[in-house]
Amino acid sequence: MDPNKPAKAVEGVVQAAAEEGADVTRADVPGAPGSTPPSVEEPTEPHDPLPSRKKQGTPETRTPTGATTGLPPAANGQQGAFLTTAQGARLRDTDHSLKAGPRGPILMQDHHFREKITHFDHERIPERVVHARGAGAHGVFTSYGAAEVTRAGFLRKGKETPVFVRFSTVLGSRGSADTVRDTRGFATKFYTDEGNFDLVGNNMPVFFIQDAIKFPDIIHAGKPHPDREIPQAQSAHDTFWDFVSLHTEAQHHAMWNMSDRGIPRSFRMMEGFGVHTFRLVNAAGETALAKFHWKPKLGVHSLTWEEAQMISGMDPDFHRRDLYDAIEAGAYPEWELGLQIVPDSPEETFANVDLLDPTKFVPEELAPVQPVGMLVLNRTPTNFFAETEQVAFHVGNLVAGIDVTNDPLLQGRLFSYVDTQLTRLAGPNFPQIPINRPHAPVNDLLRDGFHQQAVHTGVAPYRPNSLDGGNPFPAGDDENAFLDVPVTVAEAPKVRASPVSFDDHFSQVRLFWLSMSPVEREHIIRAYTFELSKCYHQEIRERQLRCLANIDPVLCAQVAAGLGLPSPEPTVPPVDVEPSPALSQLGRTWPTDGRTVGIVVDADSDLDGVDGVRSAVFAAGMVPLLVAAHGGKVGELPVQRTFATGRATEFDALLLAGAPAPAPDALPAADAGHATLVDPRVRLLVQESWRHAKAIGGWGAGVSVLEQAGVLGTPGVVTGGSGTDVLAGVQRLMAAHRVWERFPTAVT
Ligand code: HDE
Repeated sequence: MDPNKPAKAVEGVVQAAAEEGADVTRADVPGAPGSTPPSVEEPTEPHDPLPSRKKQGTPETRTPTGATTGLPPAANGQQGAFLTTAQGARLRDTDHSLKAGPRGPILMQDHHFREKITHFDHERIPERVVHARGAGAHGVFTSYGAAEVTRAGFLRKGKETPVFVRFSTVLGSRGSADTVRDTRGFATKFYTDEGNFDLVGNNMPVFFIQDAIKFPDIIHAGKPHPDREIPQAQSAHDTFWDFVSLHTEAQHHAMWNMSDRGIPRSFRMMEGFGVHTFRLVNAAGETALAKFHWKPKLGVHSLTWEEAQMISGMDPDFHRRDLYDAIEAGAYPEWELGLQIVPDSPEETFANVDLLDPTKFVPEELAPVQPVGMLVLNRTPTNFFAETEQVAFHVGNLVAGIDVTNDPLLQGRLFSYVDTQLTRLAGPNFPQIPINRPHAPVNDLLRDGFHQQAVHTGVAPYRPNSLDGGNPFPAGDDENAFLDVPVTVAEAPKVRASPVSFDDHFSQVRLFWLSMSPVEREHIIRAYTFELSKCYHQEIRERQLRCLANIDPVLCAQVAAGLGLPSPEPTVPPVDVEPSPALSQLGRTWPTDGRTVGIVVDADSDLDGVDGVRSAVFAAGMVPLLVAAHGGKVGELPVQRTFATGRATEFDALLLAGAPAPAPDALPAADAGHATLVDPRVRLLVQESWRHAKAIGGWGAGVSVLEQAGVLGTPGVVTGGSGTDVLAGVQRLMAAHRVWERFPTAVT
C-alpha cells in the first residue's frame, strides 16, 4: 500500500461521512463528551434523547435472527422525553425513596426504589479471563478480491463488509493501564452476508505455547500472584519468568513481548496476526494454507519504556483515547488485510517451518504478504458495555472458504470461546445480543435458554420435519454452504504428544533478535534486564539467562551484566539463521495522521503565527494541543493543556512559540540557575520530549527555551524564522516516528 495516498476504501468512507453531514474538516480537538454543548443551568424543557455524537456508531438495527428492521440507530437506545420505570411507566421523582413520613423508614412497596437498586446491584458481568481490558470501533472492510484462493463472499473484489474490532491487552483487569508491556489482542468481527467471520488475532505472530491444554498454565503464571494479587498487568514478576524459563517453547513469544512490540504507541500503529495457519478453499474446491496479517497504514511504532511507565500514571486510558480521538478527528485508522499463501501439502510445512506450530512464523521474505482488502475504522461505539464489553468473538465463527487446520492451539480455542461466553454473557443466547447479531438470515433450530430474544414461529424445531413444511433445509455448494474441507486424517496411535519439529524452541527467537536494528536490540536488552530485576529469586534470573545464552551471546552477556550475574554458556548452540528485515520497525517513513503536536504559548507569542501553525497541524491531519500557564484562552486561541496538566508523553512532537516565565503555581526548580527565566515545567516538557527521542521545534522566544534546556543544535531539534517552517521540519522528522540518532547505541 502507498502510505501517502488515501486508499479508495477510505475515500468512500470520507465521502459517505461528508454526505451524512459529519464533520470531516477537523475543526477542533477531539474528545469533548456529549453531542451538544451543555447549558450552565439544568435543562428542564422535556425533549427526546439527544442524538449520539458525530463519528459514533451502533450495531445495525437487526432482529435477533439477522433480519433488517429499517429502524434508525437511535431505535437501539432509550426512547421518549420522560423518565420511566423499566416497564415504561412515567415517574415524577427519582431522588426520594417512598417513606413512612419524611424521616422514614423506606417502604417495601417502593417498586421504583427496588427496581433501580436491584438493577444497579447486577450491573457487572464477569470480565474476560484474558483480554479483559479492551477498546473497540466500528468500520468497513473493502475487499480487493481473493477468489483464486477462497470462495468467501466477503473477499470478492469490491465487496464491502461492516466490521467491529476490539483491541485489548492480555493480562490486566478491566481497569488496568493501557500502556503496560504485554501482547495486544486484535479481534475483528466481519458481519458478512454468509454469517459472521471472526479473525481473533494478536499483534504478534507467535504464541507462548504449542498446545491449548497449557493455556491455563501460561495465563496463571502471567496473572498477579495468587496470594498478594500483585503485580497487575505485568510480566515483570517471578511466576511469569519461572514458567517461561522452564517451558522454553515460550521464549519466542517472550522476546516479542520484551521488544518494542510489547509497548505499542497506538492501536493504529500495530500489526495484527491470525497466528495460526488456516486452510482456504476456492470455488473449484482447491485448497491452500494461509496466515492472516493486518498491516497498519501508519506503520508499526512503539512507546519508549519510560514513556509507557509514565503514561500508565498520567493517562491510563492512553490507547483507547488515542483510538477514539483519531476517529473523531477524521484520521480513520486503516489496515490492509494480507495473506501469506503457501501450498497445501500433507506435511503442512513451508521453508522448514512447521505450519501447525504456533510458536513459529513464516518470514515475509519467504512468503510475501499479499494484500486482499482494506479495513477502515470510522465509528466509535455509542455504548461501551453494549458493544465493546458484550461483543463475543469465537475462532469457530467461520465462513465458507475459510477452514481451520490441526494446529493444537487453534483446536483448543475452538472449544474455549463459546465456553467462556456461556458464563460471561450468562447463557447460550449471546449471539442474539445486538453487537453479535449476524447480518445473514439465521435459522438454527436452537431454542429457548436464558434471555431468548427471538420469538420463533413454527412447531417443529427439529429435522427432518413435515409439520413446518420441512423448513429449514440443508444448503449445498450452490447456496454457499460452509465447507469442512475433507482433509485426510493420519492413521496414528492416540497419544499425548507433539510432533518432533515442535522441539526447536530457539532458532526463530534468534532469527527475531538478529532481525532487529541496534537500537531495537538495546531496548530488548533493557526490557529483559528490567523484568528480571523485578524477580525476587535469583534462581529464576539465572535460569532465564540460560535461555538467553541459547539465543545470542551478546544479548545474554548484556542482560547478565545488568543483573550483576555471570553470563552462562549455551546448552543448545545458537544456530545460523537468515534475518527477516521486515521484522524491524525502523528505517522507513510513514504518514503522521492523527499524531498530536503540543504547542507551548504565552501572551508574548506571535499569536497569529501560532494560529497559522494550529491550522497547518489540522490540515496535515494531526491534532494541535495548545499548552499554556492557565486554561481558557491565550488571546483568541483556546488552551487544551496547562503546565500543570500537560506532560510530554501526550505529544508526538513539541513546538515552542514562547518562553513563558514561571507561573504562580510552579514549584521552585532544583536547577535554580534557570528557575527564574522559564517555567520549570516547560523545561521539563522539552527535556522529556528530548529523552523520548521526539522531534522538537522552536521559533521566536521559543528558541531560548531550547537553549536553556541544553538541547539547541542537537539532532531532531528544529528552529526557524516562522512557525510553519518549523512545523514542516518537525513533521518530516515525525514521519520516521522518532529521532533515534540522538541515541547512538553500542549494541550491534
Ligand atoms: Fe484467546 N481467549 N485463547 N487467544 N483471545 C479469549 O475469550 C484462548 C489465543 C484472543 O476482544 C477468551 O471471550 C485459549 C491466541 C483475543 O473479546 C478465551 C487459547 C490468540 C481475545 C480465550 C487462546 C488469542 C481472546 C477470553 C489457547 C491470538 C479477546 C474471553 C489455545 C491468535 C477477544 C473470551 C475480545 C480471548 C481462550 C490463545 C487471541 C478464554 C484457550 C493464540 C484477541 O476464550
